[in-house]
Order: sequence, then structure tokens, then C-alpha cells
Amino acid sequence: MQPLLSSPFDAPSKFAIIAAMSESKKLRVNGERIWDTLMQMAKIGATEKGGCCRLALTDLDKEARDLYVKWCKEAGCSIRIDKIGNVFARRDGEDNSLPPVMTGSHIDTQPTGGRFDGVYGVMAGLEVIRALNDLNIKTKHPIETSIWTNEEGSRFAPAMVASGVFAGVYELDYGLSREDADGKTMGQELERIGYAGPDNVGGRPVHAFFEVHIEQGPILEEEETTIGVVTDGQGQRWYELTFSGVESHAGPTPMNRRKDALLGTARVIELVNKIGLDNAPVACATVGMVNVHPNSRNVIPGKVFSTLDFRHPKDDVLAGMDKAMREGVDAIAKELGLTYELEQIFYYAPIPFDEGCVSAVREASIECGYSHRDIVAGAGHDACYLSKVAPASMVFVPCVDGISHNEVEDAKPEWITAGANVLMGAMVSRAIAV
Ligand code: HGY
Ligand code: MN
Ligand code: MN
Repeated sequence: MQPLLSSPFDAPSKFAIIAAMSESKKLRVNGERIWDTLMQMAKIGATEKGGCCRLALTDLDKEARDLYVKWCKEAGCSIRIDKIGNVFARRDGEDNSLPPVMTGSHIDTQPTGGRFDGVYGVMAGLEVIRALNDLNIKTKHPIETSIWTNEEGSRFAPAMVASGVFAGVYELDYGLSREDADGKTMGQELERIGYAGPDNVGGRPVHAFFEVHIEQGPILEEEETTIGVVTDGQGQRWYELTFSGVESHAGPTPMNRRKDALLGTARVIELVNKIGLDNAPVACATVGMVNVHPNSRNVIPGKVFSTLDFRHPKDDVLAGMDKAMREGVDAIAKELGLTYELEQIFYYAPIPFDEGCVSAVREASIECGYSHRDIVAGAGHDACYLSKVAPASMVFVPCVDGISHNEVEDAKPEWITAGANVLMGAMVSRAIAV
């Protein structure tokens, strides 16, 4: 059979073919089915406020994985699991010697997470496969949809560990040795829930990777734009800071004799916020976790652990934020007589996504007739690491009030359908090309 297209760059003709397919075969997903799939998944870890708490590698993560694997098998997929628990559901193509066109995201959530962050991208991949089955469309390349372990970095830090191992950013042992607050490692928890797979992690060709995700910010909804064509992922730096002072009695200890680790942390929270504002309008700077020891109301805290999170689309600005923070922390420690340990535990430079894949998303949006605009990803995503080993890009859809990492996280069914349609168009445009 003649290759349908000779090069990945004749996007218009690719979409001319897809348009023809869609004319004859309506290259569209089943919006009701994907919404129903998401609502079934949302029951696993459902919270009273309507959100989802399904932390990485807990029994709830296992329950969701098992259900997803069942659905994928029912859709005719073969299942592979790698040594860090990434799950790959594969739909054969005409030529299975060709590398797959892949999609996927994560199903682990924040403790007060929502019903869409991550899991939407995983279910959209399943829906693309289900829709291709309904349309009886056979692609040249195999199609794979995937679950990436521990994307959130909430239970096990840092974020995106498993896609990082797949992309060669981390060694497998580093990933498996990540510990939660109780000292349990990812490797132990993978064994416990039965998702320590046999396959090596990564090291295999991927023809293209696409991830659909809610924007998790306010832009698309405010502009009443349906699709975000994600051109870049902003860079991130995560730190762990421990201030040590002297625990002492809150009553008899004079103010000028204190070495108060929580006062130091409070100053750093102000400093981090100022660094973010000094690099407005796009910089983001957050202190998300503070653990106070001994955390007793009448003891001056002797040791305080906190986490710092910096984000920016320009690496040099991110480096400047790092420098300003380090200088500030040092000055605060000196002024308050504290010692400190500061470790950067996570860093990746801003990611420009693949132009061919970005145009595939844009062309699919046009072919589907959706309003769209280029956008930079504010959050981290597995696609950011996949972009190191495959041409990659992302599809964003709006979320209500731009809120995510919150139990009220919400999206409209028409947005969910639109994102899955664009994902399908972008994937098929790559899977029919040689
Ligand atoms: O932190 C992030 O950007 C993502 O939610 N892991
Ligand atoms: Mn996510
Ligand atoms: Mn998230």
C-alpha cells in the first residue's frame, strides 16, 4: 500500500485526508461515552466536596488502574506495564514494526484534587481508541494510550518521576527509591499494588506523543476559546528548605534571645512571593508545604521544613529567581541566627514542543471548527518529559474559573468532547503518515 503521505510536514494534505475521512466516517469521538467514563473514574477516591483524592500508588490508584486496564482490554488493546508502573494500552496498526503514536497522562491526584486533572488525558486516549474501533479505521502506526505513574509529585516528590525515567532524565533506581512521608518507597508500593511491571522503562521509539489536559488556569475560559494549542511548557524549580533554630519555652524566652525557625520560614514565604511579583506577569512562586517541629503552641519552633516552587517560561529568569532566593535565605538565616539546609530537588528548563506536533493540534482544531489560540503550559505535564524522546505537544481545554488542584475543579462536557476530538485528529494525522 502506498504510504498515504511522504513527509510529516504536509500537514494540510494530511488534514485533507482526515477531512475526507471525517466526511465519510465522521472522525469524531463519542462525547457522552468519554464523559460517562470520567464520571465513573471520579467515583474512585470521590471526596465529599465533589473532588478526587487518589494519591499515587494507593489502593485507590490500583482500583483506577485495574478499571482502566479492563476497559482497554475490552477495546481490543494489549497491555504492557514497565518497571515503574507506567501502563501502555496498544491498538495495533497496519504495520506494527512502526513506532506508536502515543497519548496519555496521569490518574494520580492531589489530596484535594479534581475529577479532570490528568485522568481526562488518560480517558481521552481510551476514547480515541474506542472511536477508531467504532469507525473501523485502521491506522498505519500502532496507537498507544498510557498512564504515567506519580505525575503529581504530591505523595512522592518530585513530579513527573515516571515519565522522567522513561525519558532518561532519571535512573530507574532513583524513581523507585522516592519515599513518601511514611518512608514507603515507590518501588515497595508498586510491588504492593501489583504494578511493578516487567518491561524496561523507555528506550523505545515513539513516533509522536500528544496529551490533552484541562488548562488549569483562566485564559481559555475568559477568552471563550475552546482549544489551547500548547506551544511550550514553562520551566520549574522545586526546593526543600529546612531552618534550624532552638526550641525553647514561649514564656520565659526573651524576644531578643530567640532562634525561631518559623519566623525564618515566614520571612522566606514573603521573600518567595516578592520574587514572583518582581518577575511578573508570568512568573509563579509558591510555598506549598510547611512542617513545624514540634508544632506545639507554647514552644518556639526549633526546626521547620518548607517547599518552594518557582516557574517561568524563560530559563534565565528562572535562574535569576533562584539566585535572589538563595541570597535572601542566607541573609534571613544570618539575621535570625538560624542554620539551614536548602536542596533543589526538581528542575527542568522551559520546553518548546515540536512544531510539527503543534501544527497537528492547530490543524485538527481548524478541521473540527473549534476556536483556538496558542498557549504556554503553566503546569508540568508528562508531555514535557516525553518531548525529550519524541515529537510532542499538548491540547488544552478550559476549566471552570480556571481552578484546578481543588475539589471544585470542573469542566463542561462540550469542552471535554472538543479536546478529545482534536486529540484524535492530531494523533490520526501522525498515525496515517509514514
Ligand atoms: O506541579 C505541576 O505542575 C503538576 O501538577 N505536577
Ligand atoms: Mn495534571
Ligand atoms: Mn496536577
